[in-house]
Amino acid sequence: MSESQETLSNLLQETRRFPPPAELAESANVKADAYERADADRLGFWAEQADRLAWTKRWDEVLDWSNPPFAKWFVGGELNIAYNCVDRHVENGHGDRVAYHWEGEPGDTRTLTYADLQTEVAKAANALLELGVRKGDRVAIYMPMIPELPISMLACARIGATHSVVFGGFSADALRTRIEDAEAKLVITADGGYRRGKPSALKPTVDEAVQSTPSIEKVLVVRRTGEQVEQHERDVWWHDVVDRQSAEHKPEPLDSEHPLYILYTSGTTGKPKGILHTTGGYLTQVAYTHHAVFDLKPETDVYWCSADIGWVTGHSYIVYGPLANGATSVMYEGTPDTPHRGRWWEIIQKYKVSIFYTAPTAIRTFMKWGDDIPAQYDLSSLRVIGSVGEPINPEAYVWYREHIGASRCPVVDTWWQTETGAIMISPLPGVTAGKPGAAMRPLPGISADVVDDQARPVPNGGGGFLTLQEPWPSMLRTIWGDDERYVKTYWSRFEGLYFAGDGAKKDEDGDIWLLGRVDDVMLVSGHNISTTEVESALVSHPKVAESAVVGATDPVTGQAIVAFVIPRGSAGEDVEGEDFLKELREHVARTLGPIAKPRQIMIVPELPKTRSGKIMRRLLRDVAENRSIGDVTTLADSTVMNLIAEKLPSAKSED
Ligand code: 6R9
Repeated sequence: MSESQETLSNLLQETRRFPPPAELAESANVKADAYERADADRLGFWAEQADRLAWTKRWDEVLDWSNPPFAKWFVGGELNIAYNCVDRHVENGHGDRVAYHWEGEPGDTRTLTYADLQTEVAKAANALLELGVRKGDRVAIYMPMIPELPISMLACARIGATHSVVFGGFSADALRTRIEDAEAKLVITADGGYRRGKPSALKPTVDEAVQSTPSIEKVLVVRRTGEQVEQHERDVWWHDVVDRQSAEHKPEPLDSEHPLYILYTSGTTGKPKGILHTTGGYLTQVAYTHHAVFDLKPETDVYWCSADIGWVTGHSYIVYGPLANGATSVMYEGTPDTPHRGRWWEIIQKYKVSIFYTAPTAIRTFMKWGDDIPAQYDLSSLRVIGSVGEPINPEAYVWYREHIGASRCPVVDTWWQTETGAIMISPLPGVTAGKPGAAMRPLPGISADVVDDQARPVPNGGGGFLTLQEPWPSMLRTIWGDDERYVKTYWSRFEGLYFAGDGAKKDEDGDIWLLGRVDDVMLVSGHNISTTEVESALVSHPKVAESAVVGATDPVTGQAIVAFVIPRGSAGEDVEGEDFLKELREHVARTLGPIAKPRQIMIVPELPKTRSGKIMRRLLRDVAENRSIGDVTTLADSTVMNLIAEKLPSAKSED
């Protein structure tokens, strides 16, 4: 059978629509006219957004795109990000406003106002200078979710040092390669943090990592758990060095293109890619998108993004975006099920959170745990709820809307990447009539389209490759130390276009639906079938909470669909039986058509995921094709693959 002309099949039909609540539409920060204004004058639109910030020197040119794909935004302009995120608000009379309501996992709390944050950041900046860190140096940060983490990031930004935050869950080896690649001078860490009800040490991992990293001069350690740590010559305690510093520090004006941070993406093979973000364009787009997509009203809203700061979502939407907008945020250290499965909802009730931003993986976990848990809490303060990290299945979207958003809050499904720095495709909560499962339209000022393999835009109803057509302010500037790899990885698949690696489709209205990574697309009897659509069909069965599908080599169809399914807690006893598997296969065939019927379904207790909750289908392909399982180092929980392997004998094949 020859490969069909279509690039990616469009199988899933969805007719539910959720228009914005009238009150929100009325008072929204951003209304429909923004699209037209941005279309008419894209650079003028972004200049207007840059004016939301305080610049010490105005830019000469909005965009220099004379040497693509190397962009410069707000050329010649100067500003300081820490000043914009902290001091500016204090000067404007908001020093008493809470910046972070911090909640430790054991239940301890800290409240930091903008004035407190100014003091802490200035002291930390002075400490960095005392430790020999200078403008242009790199600082690795390996910390739990405690206030010293954003304080450290802002202190770096204040003096012009470039930070590289490494996920607290990563191994010594992963930390070492990231330190080496960036040639970091200092590591900031903690003795440990709290996870799942007990202290989880970090310092020993740092000790191991820095054994062979000559660039590291000092290790700055926050005491969080009080557990015993080994002392080395290079170690200094945060409370010894930072606490005695002056609370006065003059923020350094920095060039708009000054490197703000490097964040490594966990590529599946080879050297991790150090994604480089710079100053003026980045802050402009994170501030604008946080204002537009979440409709933040800084005087009255309480905003909570449940991500880890080690993920780009935390950088842009726990630290830089919310602080640039003077928001009051919640920051939580621990896991959602400690000490009980209602912890998140308890936090929303306690702080009267009005805007909540989380990931589909969390939403599907809550679906699995059952509706009765969130029902025990008062979530009536919520008004906008968001999702990021993976395609949100329509059923998960509707569950989120009903059980968390009281069928009243708009759900904003936000598509973006470490590389894009900020949200690119998303509904606007006061404008868009949301469709469950769709990221909808590029935001004002952003150009995205779905193209076929010849880079031609697909017609409405068609599927293909998601590309970005024009440079955007918060785009990555390069891969740290490797311009060539930057060009090759992102700009060479389609001439003049940024290719994100994701498959997508445009529906009959031209709205965009993300269909997963193109590397995961399954070629079944000549049809390119997206993992997302089959997973969404499975999750639409009332007894299914979560699923992952992969293509496994098949002698008849080329590839065959193999599905891994986690049943809902309420599904009952019969989920292991042959009848249930048959019912699920029929359900998929009815929803999407017979072509999408899985050859095989395995019931599993967990799925392999990264720390940011993305399903690692590569490992499931190994299982489906009976290979030994590949590299598991970036898994959040490396024991998950054992749980799945134990289930293998019960794997059921074609009936
Ligand atoms: C922010 C972030 C990027 C990849 C991206 C895509 C997936 C993120 C999504 C989504 C569908 C969404 N992704 N948001 N897919 N709908 N709303 O996740 O960055 O960790 O670099 O991952 O995540 O596949 O290409 P990052």
